[in-house]
Amino acid sequence: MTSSTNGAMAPTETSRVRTPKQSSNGAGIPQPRAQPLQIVWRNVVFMTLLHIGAVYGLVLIPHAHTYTTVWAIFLHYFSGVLGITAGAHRLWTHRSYKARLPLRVVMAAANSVAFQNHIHEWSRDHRCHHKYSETDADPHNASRGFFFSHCGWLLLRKHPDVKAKGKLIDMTDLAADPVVRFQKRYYLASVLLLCFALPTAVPILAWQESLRNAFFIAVVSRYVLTLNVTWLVNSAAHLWGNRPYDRSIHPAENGFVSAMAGGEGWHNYHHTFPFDYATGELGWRINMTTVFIDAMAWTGLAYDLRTASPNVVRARALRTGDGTWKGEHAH
Ligand code: ST9
Ligand code: ZN
Ligand code: ZN
Repeated sequence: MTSSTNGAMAPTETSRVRTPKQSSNGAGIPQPRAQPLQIVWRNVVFMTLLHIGAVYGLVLIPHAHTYTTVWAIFLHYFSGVLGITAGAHRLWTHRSYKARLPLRVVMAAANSVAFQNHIHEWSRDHRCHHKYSETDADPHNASRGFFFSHCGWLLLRKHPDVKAKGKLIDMTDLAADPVVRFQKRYYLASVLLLCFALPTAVPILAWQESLRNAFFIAVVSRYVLTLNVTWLVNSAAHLWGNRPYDRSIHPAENGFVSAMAGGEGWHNYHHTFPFDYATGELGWRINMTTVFIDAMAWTGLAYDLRTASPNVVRARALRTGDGTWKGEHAH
């Protein structure tokens, strides 16, 4: 990595943006290109310490109460599935279904447990990612390589195109949601309470766990696990897998990422039909988030679930897919 004092790019450099179709390495992925980087050392130090702490947390697991690990796994799924995949992603970014107030409140709290930026910022970046995929206006542009799209983008100032083109994205729906506004306003306090304090306090108070075990296992290791699983969707699922629905884009069908990320690895489908609440054709198979949304729909807390019709999916796969679409066998 090279560092510069100013992350802004000259107009000629900005105009060297490559589109996915200009790729040339045979896998359909453009090669990384040189560009000035402005490293945010505060984030580098924080992320490094966090990952070292996460390894330490793993080492502590055999010496800790089993419930502490169970609690960490619960928090991982609670924050990942309710806060990120069902909440920030499928509801708030893509509006693929509607949710009643009590469900939105719980999902916003779960989002603070996940500590991945508040819902408004997360959704703005993710709308940018879909609209400008694999260009400089995509915050985690996968054409800049695995590391950049995985977590490198959080260690650098954003490309000026992200900020300029991101301003063109309509965010009025989120600005109008009182739950999103409340979470944004009290984000720091909510993270301190829900991501750090409560996850540490519960094992200490409920089963007399030590402060060290509770903090490193239920906070640090759990947080780093959820982060890396989330980041795999931006990195691995943009690089590796089949492209049955649209062969011209990078996002791919990646079963491993889906298994890890609550169903979010069916990424070629998702980028082709982003309005579909299920983000894939397999129903409940390897898609925990779809199970959750369907359960919420059954209670009436979620409604107006949007899907792509099988005929539309079939026609699209036959027209633009890479030939790996399994048709009816996919179900
Ligand atoms: C994290 C996010 O990890 C992960 C997102 C992943 C998404 C994956 C999606 C896939 C599905 C989900 C799968 C989940 C699976 C889980 C399941 C488990 C079972 N548009 O950002 P700033 C403007 S976060 C428009 O500071 P810098 C705007 O005016 C991890 N405008 O830019 C903004 O001001 P404001 C923890 C934009 O200085 C201003 O620029 N968090 C846009 O370049 C400044 O913005 C961290 O590590 C836009 N898109 O800094 C924090 N963006 O916001 C990391 C910006 O007031 N972040 N503007 O309106 C940072 O420190 C900084 O953002 C930075 C860039 C250093 C990266
Ligand atoms: Zn999406
Ligand atoms: Zn994507």
